Amino acid sequence: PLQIDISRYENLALEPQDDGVWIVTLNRPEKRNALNLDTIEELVDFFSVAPRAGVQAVVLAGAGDHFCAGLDLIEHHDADRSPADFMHVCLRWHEAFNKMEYGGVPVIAALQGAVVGGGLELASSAHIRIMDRTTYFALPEGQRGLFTGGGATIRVTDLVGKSRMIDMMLTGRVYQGQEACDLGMAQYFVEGSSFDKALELARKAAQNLPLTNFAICSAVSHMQNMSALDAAYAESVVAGVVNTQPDARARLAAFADKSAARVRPNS
Ligand code: 1HE
Repeated sequence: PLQIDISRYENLALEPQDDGVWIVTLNRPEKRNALNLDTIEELVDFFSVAPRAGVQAVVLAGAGDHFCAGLDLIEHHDADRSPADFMHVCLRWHEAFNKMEYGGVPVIAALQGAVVGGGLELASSAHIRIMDRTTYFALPEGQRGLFTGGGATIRVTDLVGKSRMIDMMLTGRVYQGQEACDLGMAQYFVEGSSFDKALELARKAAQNLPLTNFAICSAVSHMQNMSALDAAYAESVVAGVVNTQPDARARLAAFADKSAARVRPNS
């Protein structure tokens, strides 16, 4: 496997755990983890290498009271970018977020406080989102004279639908609490800390076979971009590879000899 040199990262804090789970923390709390170009480059670097470095699952977190304030508006203001410059900025965001969504490593986002603008675009690239009582979601681009550039038109629309996404941008509407979770902003709404729940779920996912997780965390997204006919074909090819992997035999044998846990309703 490839090595990840933790010391090279300045905007992300990387903490490998002993079970293959990596905690990746946006680490500019004094700037509410606003996404400057350097942070985006570190996300590209990490998620490019993670699938080949034995990373089994990622908890994506934000340091401090807020997950992420979106685009670094001060950097953007100071840079006074040309249209082509900003197009290239957005292309780097897409590179990072596509590496997350399509890379094959489960990414579990622990959300607290503001998950806004580009912060929501980042969160929506994760495979599982956990929110808590402090978490709130918004797309303030409209009020700032901006437009989403990090994939919200695709991913936030996928989560909550076109009408709600447009309303959020036009009016700055904020979603929080049970309503936000019910709409699909997150799959889990916890009383305690979103981080603890994210770590618990990442550890659970990390117990699956890596090739199985690779399929879950890349194939489903790719297939969404295909026609139903092509998706069914691709699914059969992926299942052919995954469902015959040698490492699955022991799990199937355990089911056959009745030593494997059965699926039961929650007590
Ligand atoms: C920032 C940013 C930022 C905070 N870029 N520096 N995003 C937004 O429109 C959200 C803008 N931010 C906020 O609404 C608030 O800062 C928060 C709700 C996230 C947090 O509020 P609060 O009261 O805790 O913090 P604060 O006092 O507003 O900010 C603390 C510091 O963080 C301050 O810096 P300081 O040097 O004066 O101490 C802020 O300037 C800094 N900060 N947010 C830069 N976003 C690819 S297109 C994507 C489009 C978008 O993402 S649009 C951005 C939407």
